[in-house]
Amino acid sequence: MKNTAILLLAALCILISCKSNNTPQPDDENANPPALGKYSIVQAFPNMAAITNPIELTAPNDGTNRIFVASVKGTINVFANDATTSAKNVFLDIISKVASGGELGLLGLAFSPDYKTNGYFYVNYTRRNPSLETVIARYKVSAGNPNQADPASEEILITFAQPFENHNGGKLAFGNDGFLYIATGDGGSGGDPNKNGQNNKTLLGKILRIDVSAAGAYKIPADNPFKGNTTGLREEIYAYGMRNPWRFSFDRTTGMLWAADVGQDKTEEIDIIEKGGNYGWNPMEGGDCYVSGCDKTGLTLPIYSYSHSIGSSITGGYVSRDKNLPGLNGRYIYGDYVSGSIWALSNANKTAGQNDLIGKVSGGTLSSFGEDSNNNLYILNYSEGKIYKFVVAP
Ligand SMILES: [Ca+2]
Ligand SMILES: [Ca+2]
Repeated sequence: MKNTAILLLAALCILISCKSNNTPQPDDENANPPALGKYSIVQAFPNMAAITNPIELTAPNDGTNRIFVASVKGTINVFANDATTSAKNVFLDIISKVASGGELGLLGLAFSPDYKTNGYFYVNYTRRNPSLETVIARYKVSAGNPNQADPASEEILITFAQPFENHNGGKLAFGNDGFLYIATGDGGSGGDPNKNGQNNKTLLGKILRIDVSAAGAYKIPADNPFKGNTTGLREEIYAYGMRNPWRFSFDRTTGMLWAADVGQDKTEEIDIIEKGGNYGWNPMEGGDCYVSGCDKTGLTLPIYSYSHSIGSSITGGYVSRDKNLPGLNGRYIYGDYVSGSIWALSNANKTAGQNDLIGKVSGGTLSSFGEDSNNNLYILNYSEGKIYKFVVAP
């Protein structure tokens, strides 16, 4: 039975080309990749009721060992990080502010690195005001209850118009540099009709970076690429040429920014985002011209990509630092929303190594991965509303 399963997995791997042609480099800390089938996916909190349409799981570094899960309609739940827990509280409810449905909604949540002292957290959501726009806002925990945010504490930091309902990006997270990074989509429709990805006078189609270390309005970090320009380029921009980077993350060990950019017709891609980089959309989709005869000069190609024969909407994850999964340490764990497949990509010196299929969420709707304050890794199933994790298979 066990051998049959291994053979089936091996056959599947050949079928979907889940291993790249590259071999791990000698200095790759993951030169001994995990064997396929080594990991099982189990419910992380089996006693807890479903959380409707979760899109983000994260935790502040405040020493309390709690988990926060944001739902697309506009709620954030909080609960103890205990596998036996059944209780959860609504930390924040902004359903009345949020426009949701399709790709709209509350799309991202990030806690301040100084949350323990300042109580600040940040959200990314869409609203109708009355026309559709993205809102980046700061909230604060209530004075008297650590499991309750103050709903009246909202300070809106940035808004920008969304010309179409799709491609709103959504992720926001603090880098190891203490700055807040924000993913925006190209604004939507298909094929980036307004060429937002390459237009640095708009915040659409970008990775943004702002300094929110002081209360009040945000500041532009001194070394942002367009800081101080006089030609109307947006100073918030950190990198550009993105289509819909729904999820990105920082490797807490190396500080590297990993983004997964959802593709158009053919290719899903993984990018290592660097300051001032142009990631190619829309002249390029993945490693190919999207606009025929495109000039690739100066464009940064993906570290890895896969075709729509394998999956059709990438969900970016994390470089695993999960101490319960030592075989995955340093590997970029990511998946596909539609197929539910999850892979572990090894890498060294910004070059992809081996890519192994390590699991599959039944039925897909793999909306996000998450990390708790101990860097343990989680998987969110959007339609089930359940939270999963990997365990080393017996
Ligand atoms: Ca949009
Ligand atoms: Ca690209």
